[in-house]
Amino acid sequence: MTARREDPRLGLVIANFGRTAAVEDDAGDLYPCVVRKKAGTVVCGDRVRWTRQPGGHGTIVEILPRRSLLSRPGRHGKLKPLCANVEQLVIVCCPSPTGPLDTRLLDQYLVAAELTDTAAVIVVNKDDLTDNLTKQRLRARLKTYEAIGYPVVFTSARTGDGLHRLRDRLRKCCSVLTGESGVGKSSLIKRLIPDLDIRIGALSAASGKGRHTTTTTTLYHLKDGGDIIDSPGVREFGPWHITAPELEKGFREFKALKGRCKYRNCRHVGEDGCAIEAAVAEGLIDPARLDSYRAIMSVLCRYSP
Ligand SMILES: Nc1nc2c(ncn2[C@@H]2O[C@H](COP(=O)(O)OP(=O)(O)O)[C@@H](O)[C@H]2O)c(=O)[nH]1
Ligand SMILES: [Mg+2]
Ligand SMILES: [Zn+2]
Repeated sequence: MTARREDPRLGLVIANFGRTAAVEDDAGDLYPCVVRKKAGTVVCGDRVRWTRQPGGHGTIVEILPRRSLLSRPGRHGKLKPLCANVEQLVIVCCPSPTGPLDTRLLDQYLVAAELTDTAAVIVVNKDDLTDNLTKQRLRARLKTYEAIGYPVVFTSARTGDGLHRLRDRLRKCCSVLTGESGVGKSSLIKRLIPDLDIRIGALSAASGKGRHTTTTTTLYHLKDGGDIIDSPGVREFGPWHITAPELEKGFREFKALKGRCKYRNCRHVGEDGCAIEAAVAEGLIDPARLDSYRAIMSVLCRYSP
């Protein structure tokens, strides 16, 4: 049988369900597709070539080169790919009632973003719950991040406050939301995609399984432009498969001091003549950022002496 002239065509993987994937064509229609074994492992966000079979389903024959691939640690220390071609990591956090913001976790996500060449935006959600004094403290705490070029957006998924600023940040590219459980990621997604239920219904038909669940990594188009990938696994996205020398690349404000330490192989963990430590003493680098760096370093060293 000869292939139709328009085959193979280009498509975007909206969700994948193991052996099958929902592929969107240029017209925005969804097709359940099986993945040809030779094509490799397909993930949400992949751009693919696929051929349409009689009956409305298709076969993915090739994955186009990826701009980026986000993974999380899987079983036996192997990385599990989560989503492809993400350009921006939206790190959602919220002030805890018991203490200040957990910037350690924030820094961890930022390192992971830097090392995968992904831009990052910090979203502080549940702004409706914070009193004025807490707001002031939070804003002061986050100045560090704005100063090194990470945008900070305050939102409330409950009242809708700040959502237009978030939409502005999402407009231009493909983003993925990450952050601890309970910070409000799902609530923000519901706000951003008002017809979420309808979209999930359409995906169920294209999954070939009759049901689509929120545990499947899924890409959504936003009304005002841009795409958002909702992926529960992204929570575990972190800098766990890097080497100690790579870690400092994850702290962008350390870059200017490269080569300034007394020892060429300085790891900035208390060595003599450390330029990073000197910069902290001079107030040029936030001490909490160096603390985060050291905390991640100690975890990495446990894995790779
Ligand atoms: N007050 C307030 N509660 C929120 C806000 N966003 C989410 N929540 C609540 O926080 C809880 C966790 O939200 P969810 O979206 O499931 O968080 P996720 O685990 O990050 O997806 C739910 O009870 C939400 O109703 C917010 O902006 N303000
Ligand atoms: Mg959720
Ligand atoms: Zn040093």
